[in-house]
Amino acid sequence: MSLLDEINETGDVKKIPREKLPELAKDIRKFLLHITSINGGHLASNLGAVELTIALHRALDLPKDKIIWDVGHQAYVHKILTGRKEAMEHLRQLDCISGFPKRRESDCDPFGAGHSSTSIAAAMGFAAARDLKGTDEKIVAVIGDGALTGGEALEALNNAGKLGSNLIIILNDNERSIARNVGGLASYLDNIRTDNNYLKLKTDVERGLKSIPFGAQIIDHMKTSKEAIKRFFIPGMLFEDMGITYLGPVNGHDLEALDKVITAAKRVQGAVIVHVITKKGKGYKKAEWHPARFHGVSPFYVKSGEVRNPSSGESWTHVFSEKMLELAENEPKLTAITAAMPFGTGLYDFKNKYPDRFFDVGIAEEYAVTFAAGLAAAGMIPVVAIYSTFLQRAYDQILHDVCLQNLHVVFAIDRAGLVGNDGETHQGIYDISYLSTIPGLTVMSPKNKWELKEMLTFAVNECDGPVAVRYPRGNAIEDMEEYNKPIRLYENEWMLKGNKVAFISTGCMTREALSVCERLTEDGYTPGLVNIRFLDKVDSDMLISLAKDYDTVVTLEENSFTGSYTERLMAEAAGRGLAFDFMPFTLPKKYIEHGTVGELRERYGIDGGAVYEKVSSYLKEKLQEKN
Ligand SMILES: Cc1ncc(C[n+]2csc(CCOP(=O)(O)OP(=O)(O)O)c2C)c(N)n1
Repeated sequence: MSLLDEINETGDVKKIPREKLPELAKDIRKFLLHITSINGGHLASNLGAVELTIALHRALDLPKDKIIWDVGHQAYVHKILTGRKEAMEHLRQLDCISGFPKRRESDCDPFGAGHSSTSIAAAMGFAAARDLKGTDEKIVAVIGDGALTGGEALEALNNAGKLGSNLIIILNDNERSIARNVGGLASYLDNIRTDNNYLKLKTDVERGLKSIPFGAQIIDHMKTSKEAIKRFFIPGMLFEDMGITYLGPVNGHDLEALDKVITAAKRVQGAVIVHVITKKGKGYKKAEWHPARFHGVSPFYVKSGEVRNPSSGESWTHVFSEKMLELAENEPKLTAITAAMPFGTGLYDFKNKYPDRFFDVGIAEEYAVTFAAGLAAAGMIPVVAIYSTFLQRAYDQILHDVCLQNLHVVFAIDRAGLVGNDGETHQGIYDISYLSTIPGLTVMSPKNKWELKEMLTFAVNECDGPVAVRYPRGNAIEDMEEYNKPIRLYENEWMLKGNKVAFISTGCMTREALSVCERLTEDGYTPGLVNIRFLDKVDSDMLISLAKDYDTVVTLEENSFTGSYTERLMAEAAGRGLAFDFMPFTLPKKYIEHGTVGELRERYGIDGGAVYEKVSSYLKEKLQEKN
């Protein structure tokens, strides 16, 4: 019998006797290991937030009170405590519970997330609305020290002091983003956290003063008078100076301390920040020792920590990683920038080999891009490696700071296309749309590993303006080598010449397209196939060739239809009066849910099998009509 059996509905955690809470925390950790080891997901952050979540749930009245999780990857315990324990067995699976907070999933999830640094701003919106409505719910934002490095969080803090509204900000400080946290704010928190001497001295002075007549009054006076002395007594003066009360630091695994500090925070008028110190991966030694490795996990064996189905192939990220080392060796101006993802983007080896040319800027995509623009304007060649979904943040910086000034910045866009189980907040299915609108930006996508390397070389060595290379998650495609031809600006690759039906594909969809073409060839057709290497311009020569020999054009693209290459191709053809029968296979203009990439391709009909079925029956019908 586990204590977790008693947790079935929101509020059940309040019924557990206080002395049994450590045991409940233990059971929850065991359950977290169980569900993530089966389904994959975010493990280390959740293990670190167990006591904090229990304490919040006991101190608050949900769903009336609101907890707004930043990023939302650490909200598993919150889900377990709000009636979703059973559902967590199928975490992140198609049509099952999401790995992030979702408004549609529970009335205890007041605000969805997936991208970082939004919680304080959203919570302030809730607080302002509450005040306007005259209600009295508590509003709590929970933000990590990593997410606090994001500009949006800092913009929100800048407004929090002046809002004059009651708002609790829990700063869950585990010293880490995914990798170790970076920057001045991280050092500031580090000082508060680690300055034992300071804390001891402060305690000693207070104790000493209390033991003398009028000592307590002296302490009070000191705390409210001279700024310098006040600073001595109150860590977190940075926040205090911004008009936000600071409480802490407290041990985030000590339920009693948490209870006390949250009770105190509830009484504070205005905005209050509660600085909670936690250990990422707490309770599972492997995750404590390797918090980055266990930040986001694929299904794994709890005992060994090993991945259940290790992939045998080389990932696109690894291909990029190796190529960067090679390019850097020959190009001293090459620099690399990541926004808090040195491992995920594959820049870790670059960091080790070229520490002076490597910049981890924290969760600060906008800054990363403008910083790159500055580097480029000053003669360096920056490569900004950011996932497709997170680069959405920096649209204006790409347009205004980089492209408008025609600066040679290379964007290495990982996780382009469907990403799978992280779901709608993380799909990289909009970048062709948002990048293609920007004048002067060259956008490329490789069909295979060889092409990714060539495109990176081309982007770094041959281009002199802004250029993006987008590539997907997962294993790099190794085959189709026989089709490789050198990269030339705005030349797309005719892989097959034929007649009647032509396939136009981009990036990793080229392999799907080729497999469909092979099946159609077996059926007696002679399909053409063009691999679109350059996505930002519709290729006029290609259109002329298509018009000469083909009447049906099938496009395959793992991007939302709106703004896709397909859409622009169709418009361009219509504009020229070319009447092709178009068969577009793209994703709908819709937020695409979580599931494996294979499941999602199948659901939206863009996998090779579905494309073949549709195209072959269309061609058969067309033939019959003619006869
Ligand atoms: C805009 C954006 N960039 C990058 C990420 C990827 N990401 C997810 S969690 C995370 C680290 C967050 O660190 P922290 O807030 O300290 O939470 P912890 O995991 O340490 O609890 C990062 C970089 C993201 N979700 N959103």
